[in-house]
Amino acid sequence: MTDTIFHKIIRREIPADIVYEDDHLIAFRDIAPQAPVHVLFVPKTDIATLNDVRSDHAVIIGRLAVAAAGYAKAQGLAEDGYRLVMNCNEYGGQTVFQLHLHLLAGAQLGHFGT
Ligand code: IU
Repeated sequence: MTDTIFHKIIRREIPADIVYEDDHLIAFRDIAPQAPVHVLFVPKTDIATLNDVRSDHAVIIGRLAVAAAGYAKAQGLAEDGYRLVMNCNEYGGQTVFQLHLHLLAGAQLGHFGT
């Protein structure tokens, strides 16, 4: 079983600025924001990285996207647009090994990939 800082946030063992929660996932503001709006959407099911995603996790991954898009809409971010990102392992820049979806918004984001 993985036990990361995000699991501790889910269990309320450490504080976070939680903006959304339901039975399946939690969303909170990133502690080191890379954009004016930077929220992390984290499933409550243990999944360390995208490498661990199985076909029966499809609904879980879908819920992250639905929640992030819904949050963006509710916050008035949808029309200007935003970015959703999942990092995987070292080359992807993953530092916390519980799957999470970054929502970045509130400014023109640069192109990336190098
Ligand atoms: P990454 O994709 O694994 O690199 O994203 C992890 C994110 O978690 C990163 O943006 C951190 O700033 C963020 N974070 C956080 O919000 N709260 C924490 O206590 C820790 C990391 I540690």
